[in-house]
Amino acid sequence: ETTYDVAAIEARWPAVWERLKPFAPSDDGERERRYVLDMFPYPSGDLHMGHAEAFAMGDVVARYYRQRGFDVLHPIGWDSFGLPAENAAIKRNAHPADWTYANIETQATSFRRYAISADWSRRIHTSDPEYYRWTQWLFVRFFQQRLAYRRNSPVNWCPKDLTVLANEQVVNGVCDRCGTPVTKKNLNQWYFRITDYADRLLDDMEQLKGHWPERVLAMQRNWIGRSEGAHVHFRIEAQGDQPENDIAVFTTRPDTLYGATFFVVAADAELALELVMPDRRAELETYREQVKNLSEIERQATEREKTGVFTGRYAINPLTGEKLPVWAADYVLADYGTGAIMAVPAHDQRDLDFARAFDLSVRTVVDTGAEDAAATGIATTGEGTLVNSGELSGLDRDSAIRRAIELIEQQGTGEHTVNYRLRDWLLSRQRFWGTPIPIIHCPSCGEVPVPDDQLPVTLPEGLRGEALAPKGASPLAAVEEWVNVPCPSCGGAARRDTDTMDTFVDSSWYYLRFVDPHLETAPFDTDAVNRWLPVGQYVGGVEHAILHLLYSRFFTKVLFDLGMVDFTEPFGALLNQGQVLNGGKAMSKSLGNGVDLGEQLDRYGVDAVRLTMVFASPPEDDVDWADVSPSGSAKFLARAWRLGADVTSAVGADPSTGDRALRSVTHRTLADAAELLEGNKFNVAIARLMELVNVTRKAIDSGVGGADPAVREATEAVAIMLSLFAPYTAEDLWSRLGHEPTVATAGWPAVDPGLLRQESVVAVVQVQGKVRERLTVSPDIAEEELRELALASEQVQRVLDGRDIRTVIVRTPKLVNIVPA
Ligand code: ANZ
Ligand code: ZN
Repeated sequence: ETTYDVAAIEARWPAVWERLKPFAPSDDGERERRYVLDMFPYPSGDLHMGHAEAFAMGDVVARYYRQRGFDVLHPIGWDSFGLPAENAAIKRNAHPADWTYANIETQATSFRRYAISADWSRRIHTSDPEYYRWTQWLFVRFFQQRLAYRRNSPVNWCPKDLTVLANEQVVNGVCDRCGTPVTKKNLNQWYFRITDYADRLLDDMEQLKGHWPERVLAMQRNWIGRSEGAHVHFRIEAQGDQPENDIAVFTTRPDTLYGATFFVVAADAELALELVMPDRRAELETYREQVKNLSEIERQATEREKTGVFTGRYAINPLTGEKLPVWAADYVLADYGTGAIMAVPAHDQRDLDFARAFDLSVRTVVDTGAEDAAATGIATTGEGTLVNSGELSGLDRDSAIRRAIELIEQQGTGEHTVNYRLRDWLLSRQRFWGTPIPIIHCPSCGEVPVPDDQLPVTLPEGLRGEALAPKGASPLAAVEEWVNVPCPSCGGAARRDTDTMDTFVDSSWYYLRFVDPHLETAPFDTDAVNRWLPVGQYVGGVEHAILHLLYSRFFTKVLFDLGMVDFTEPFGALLNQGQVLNGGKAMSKSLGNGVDLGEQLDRYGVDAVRLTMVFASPPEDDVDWADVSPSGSAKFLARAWRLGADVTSAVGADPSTGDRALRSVTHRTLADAAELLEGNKFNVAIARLMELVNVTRKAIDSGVGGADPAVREATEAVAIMLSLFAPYTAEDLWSRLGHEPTVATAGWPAVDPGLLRQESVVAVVQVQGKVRERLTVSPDIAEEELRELALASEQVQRVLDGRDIRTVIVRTPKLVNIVPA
């Protein structure tokens, strides 16, 4: 057979792989272990081009380490709770499970066709009771550690999805699912105390440097937002019937205390209402209504006109004794720092804008050499020397910060402190399709966790369609027979918590479950997990740079503290693959530039699509599907596959007697490809493989011939390297070479260092600047000989088509440039 028949090849191997199960790790300790993980998919319809790219990358890594003799864990599963399923169910009067599990089957079929080398026996779905039982069990552990707690507070509320959102799910002020501007609402909600781990989440990033993309580390650092400064307490003078108050501010610039000219509390904080004088209360209330309807974007926008209300009260500067007017304004956020600030307009632009809007005074206390803020409208924020600042005058910024903190600490009016942007993780959702929170509320005992032997708390049966529509309260609350239960502690009448968990809880520990997914006695086996983790290579999109990764890191640290794992970071290395674009733009329905993965697979074959995804660019870069050539990939695969027909030496033929030039190319390619693959330079490794195919073809067609054992050696190396990118073609080629399946575990051929010395190089021959020929030549070829070889080439003769030659430029040993007259 000499035609490369994609359909026939794709039909031949799945059953064989199914039978041999070559992708299950043995975990017998005989080989080094390697855990290669792709971020598990959400089952929204069939796989798309983005999945095809990400999973191709992960699969290359898994298949590479398998060939290198590692015991590779490469599992697959689904993050199968979540809103899209619920919204689909409401629309179709169905149950979310119907949509979810149907989509999972569709995706599973596509994954198998796509030849992902996963161990299918480890498949998990987070919406299975056997999985979420353990999500609940973990929640109970967090609860017992006081790391899960409930409090009433203003939360981000999506008025369309009628559910709360974590800060992380509010992107530029809108719901990251539906794009509706987010508002605030007071609710009793569950939180994880991730803020207790802020410092460790920051410090442990040291372990990840060089192994995670720097930009992801920066995003995490930013999100945690550690800032060092001081709490300074201001006395608010008693006035009228209003008693004296003590209010702390958070400042990173205690050195500027002498420059504070007014004081601001967040208008939406309760504090503002407490402080305001009765005659100004109505004005403040009107203002608070306006603020409530503003999105976070509008509030934070720097170019927006500053607004606020004077409370009628005065704060006393603890260092100077000066009286500062107290304002309520929306540019101060209620949930950062203490929700109150001392305003230093000369050195803070937001304060300066406010001072100018309300005609408040501006006093320079740091001489930076720049013109005064009062004159220019531009706050001076640089380094400088303290002025107008009592005993701080003359000091530089850092000394003044230290001295100011000493002074307030001596006075007992403040202290050094560290503040974080990171908030506790709001995890309760008023929706159905999620893990029920395993807590029972008892009028006498309070919050009682469901005992372990009563887990899982399964979702109530019978809710579907309209019954799931968002109402602001969880749909679970309507199922009385589910809600009403005896208290596990006192036996009295009690009620189940009716919220479900944010699906990010489910995905914060799934990588642990994969190690022993059917374990019935624990979420995971500690010893097994310690053997396999941290994950050696995690692959996924940069859209998870903050949420999922931060939460997973937090979970791992908590489990470490509980003695359940012996590592503190779950993902040792991270690869963010780029996006697949079409025509330079992300694929989208509205642009009509979507590309259907199934159609591409039908048209070009699985291997060609996989190869194209990986060959198109470095893995971190975007792939523009309009610029790539899956048909070119298919042609290359056919060429590689056809080598098999020309190898006539026997299986096991001793290559040492074979053509040395070819052997040297083979061994160099193997050595270089290994290094490239370990550095995630997959596309370059493919380019080298393509060269090897060309060189081998030349060897067959020129003097060396298909009977030379070096040709077999080269072709076997091609099959093994190809198995990473194009598993069907590689398997077929391997069998044509007379081997039993499967090439997936054939093993990376040992490289002979003696052959790495360059015995040959590829000389490129150009005619009028266009590459027309590649010649394999000795590195010390003479100029004259290379010129003759180039001119004798059939390709070159054809292009020249009898024309005279003006010049031939020869740069030995790599280039010949022929310029016709
Ligand atoms: C006085 C001051 C003078 C400040 C100065 C800055 C410059 P980061 O670095 O982001 O932590 N701030 C504190 N709490 C705030 C809140 N709830 N809403 C809005 N702004 C708040 O910023 C800390 C600085 O942001 C603090 O230091 C405070 O202003 C302001 F020349 O205090 B600063
Ligand atoms: Zn009770």
